[in-house]
Amino acid sequence: MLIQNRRIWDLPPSAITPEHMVTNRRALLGGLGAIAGGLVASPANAQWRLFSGPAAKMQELKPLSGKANARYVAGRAITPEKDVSSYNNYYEFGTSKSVLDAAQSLPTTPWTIAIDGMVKAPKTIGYDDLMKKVSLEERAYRHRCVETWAMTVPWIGFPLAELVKMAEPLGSAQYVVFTTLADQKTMPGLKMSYYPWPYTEAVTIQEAMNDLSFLTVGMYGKTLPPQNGAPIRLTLPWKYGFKSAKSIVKISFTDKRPKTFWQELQDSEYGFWANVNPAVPHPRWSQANERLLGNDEMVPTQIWNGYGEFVASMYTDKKSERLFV
Ligand SMILES: Nc1nc2c(c(=O)[nH]1)N[C@H]1C(S)=C(S)[C@@H](COP(=O)(O)O)O[C@H]1N2
Ligand SMILES: [Mo]
Repeated sequence: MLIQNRRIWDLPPSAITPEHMVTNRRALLGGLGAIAGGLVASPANAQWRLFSGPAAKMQELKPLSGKANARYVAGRAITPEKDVSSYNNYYEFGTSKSVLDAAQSLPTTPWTIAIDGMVKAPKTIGYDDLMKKVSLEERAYRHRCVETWAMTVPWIGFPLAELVKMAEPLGSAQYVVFTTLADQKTMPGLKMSYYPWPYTEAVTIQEAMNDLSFLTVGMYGKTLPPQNGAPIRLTLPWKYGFKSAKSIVKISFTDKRPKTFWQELQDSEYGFWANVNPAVPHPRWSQANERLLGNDEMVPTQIWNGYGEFVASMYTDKKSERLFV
């Protein structure tokens, strides 16, 4: 098993990031547990297969455009598309950054999003119907992963607030919970059974209604590639990247703060609020600087990832909360 794990350590140093290391330590523990229990397919095996399989046929992306939104200025060069689409976190397809091939099996059509919980009436919205109801925008946002890498992406999508309005939540609802696809047939990462699948994330209703909260369906003038969370994902640029859930299949409304995927794994390291803050280190590394995908340049991390003017006022009455990871 150690030899199989070494396949992961063989990745270039740039691909081995702290979040990856903690989960590999877990993979190791999980693998040992599996062997002790007499199971043959350890999580380490599952990961090894991802690296040794034949090159996958790439899913075809369709041209997509949106009206450029000049309100949000990226203030940095757009990251080359090839870096954004080949260096990913999508644990359902494995814990390495190289899930590009594996993710091509993601079944994206037909796609529906279930709306449930504290709403006027539960319903299901089809992706194609949804696209007829919204007007798409293009927004160049900075993205900051909790592992310290960062990128700037021309996303195409629409404000999350539009979907919240369609869902007609009850006045008593306080949180919006996003559940993402967990498809045993196509997602080898789900075999890592110590992860609390499905991947879920959540924000407050107030955060969901903030204009910066974006539901993304495309990037670089095309529909979203599977590895980036096709066909629809969240983009919350002032929070660490793990809040931006990919391939959303359900949106639920509740009055109880849910425990999300990363909180269940390690609440002390990946808290509910997860707002980007250079002054609050992750328990195991500094958040003061970030590495830009594409050229590996190191730049200082900005509070709220530079989006404070749009979001900081939402938190003035929440000082007692652990607002930053
Ligand atoms: N379903 C799901 N969503 C997810 C993740 C994941 O593993 N599964 N990883 C998160 C993390 S940690 C980051 S940084 C971003 C990465 O998005 P990207 O691959 O498009 O850069 O997706 C987030 N959304
Ligand atoms: Mo991340």
